[in-house]
Amino acid sequence: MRNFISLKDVESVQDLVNEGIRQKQAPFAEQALGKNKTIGLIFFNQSLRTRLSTQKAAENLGMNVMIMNVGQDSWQLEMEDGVIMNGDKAEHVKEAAAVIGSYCDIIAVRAFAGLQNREADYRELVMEKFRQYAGVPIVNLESATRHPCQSLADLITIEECKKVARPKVVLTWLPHFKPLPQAVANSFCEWVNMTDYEFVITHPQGYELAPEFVGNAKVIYDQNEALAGADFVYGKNWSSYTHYGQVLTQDPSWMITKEKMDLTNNGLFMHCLPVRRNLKVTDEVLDNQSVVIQQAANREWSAQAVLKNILKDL
Ligand code: SN0
Repeated sequence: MRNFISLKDVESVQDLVNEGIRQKQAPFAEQALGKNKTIGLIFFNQSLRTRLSTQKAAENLGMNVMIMNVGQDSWQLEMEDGVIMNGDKAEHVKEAAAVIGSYCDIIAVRAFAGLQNREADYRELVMEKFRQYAGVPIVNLESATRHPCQSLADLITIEECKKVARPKVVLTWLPHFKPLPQAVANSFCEWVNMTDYEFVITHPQGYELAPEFVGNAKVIYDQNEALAGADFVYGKNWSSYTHYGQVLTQDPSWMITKEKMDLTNNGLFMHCLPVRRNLKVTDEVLDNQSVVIQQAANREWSAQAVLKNILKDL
């Protein structure tokens, strides 16, 4: 594998899921693979799981790790071509990506959606510029439209927890007062659509995701109807795609409660974290019926499967 920016870079989802499970069983078996190799973790936004799990995975594989928060540690970076750089951005990504690439064998980048301009966000400017100028493989640590390391960890978790061969997986929108990106939801759809699971998406009117991500999933606007018989309830808030970046409703009746979980097939609650308790999901569900910690722990193995696949083709 050269890059891990989106699902398009992946040959076989099933192989990658199995690789993650294998890495979990023998985390240090491939220390030699990353010896004297360096990964740069470049953050344009906050992170807890992504930063720590990717660093840990890289170190498990014997790699050296450098971490930088763009704008706080470094100069702010200009992404657009041809602009007169007389504002607050002192350096262009053309130089920055090339320079970082000269120190690193792999660069991993986090850059959230700006949520101001849909066309710009869905163009994936930051990932594309790094791909273009870094000269080394790029790993997506959540871009404007996707979070593939998370989706891989999600599929590993479902594989570990499922009680039937073809579980019913429901992606449900949750209330939040802030506009959040569609990336986690988009990616989850993209990856689940590669499996044979029964897949249902539920959200209020106006929260339709981009059709290329929804694919063949069934969209049901009635949350209770969607949840019926679910084996996994994947909660996430996202801002509107159609009314781009807007919060159209904060309807508290979309929060996941014990009563909602009672509609499921003894289902398990999933969330990428961070999660705001008693706004998106109740304490009761999070503390008794969720696999969010297992999901987060699996981020290490998802990152390790990805880095192994890139390292072996360097
Ligand atoms: C990010 C998102 O994409 O929704 C990162 C998830 C991995 N989440 C947030 O920004 C949550 C912020 C908040 O204030 O709840």
